[in-house]
Amino acid sequence: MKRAILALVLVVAGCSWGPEGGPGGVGASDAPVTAATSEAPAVAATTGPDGVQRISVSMTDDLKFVPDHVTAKPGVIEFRLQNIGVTPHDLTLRNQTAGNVNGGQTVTFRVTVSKPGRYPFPCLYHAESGMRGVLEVSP
Ligand SMILES: [Cu+2]
Repeated sequence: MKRAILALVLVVAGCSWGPEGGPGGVGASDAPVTAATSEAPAVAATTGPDGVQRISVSMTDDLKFVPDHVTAKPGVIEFRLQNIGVTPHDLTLRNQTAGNVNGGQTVTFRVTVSKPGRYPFPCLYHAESGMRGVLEVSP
């Protein structure tokens, strides 16, 4: 049954990012990173009573983030990273890393983004294999 989810995402990488995770700083908002995301619809982060926007993202053994396209507003965004396989993963966004996430492990990772734009979040271990997502921040 799990296979149905895995079949959703088939990334055809049109561009390649460096080992540092590609653009993430000033002026990155116009970067053509659309090709890196799947056809799956974007999932919006949910704002809690504390103002923190939260989103759950699974990391899979077929080297995907699910979802791999997340939307949020400027502010604090907390990823709940759940590694549902056995392969260790990572998530790096704007030079911040969630660190190693082992199989079966769940970690939370907070970033603060004040500027609207598209922020790629690759897994540094598997970016070359297409394990990349995009956080889209809009006002
Ligand atoms: Cu990975």
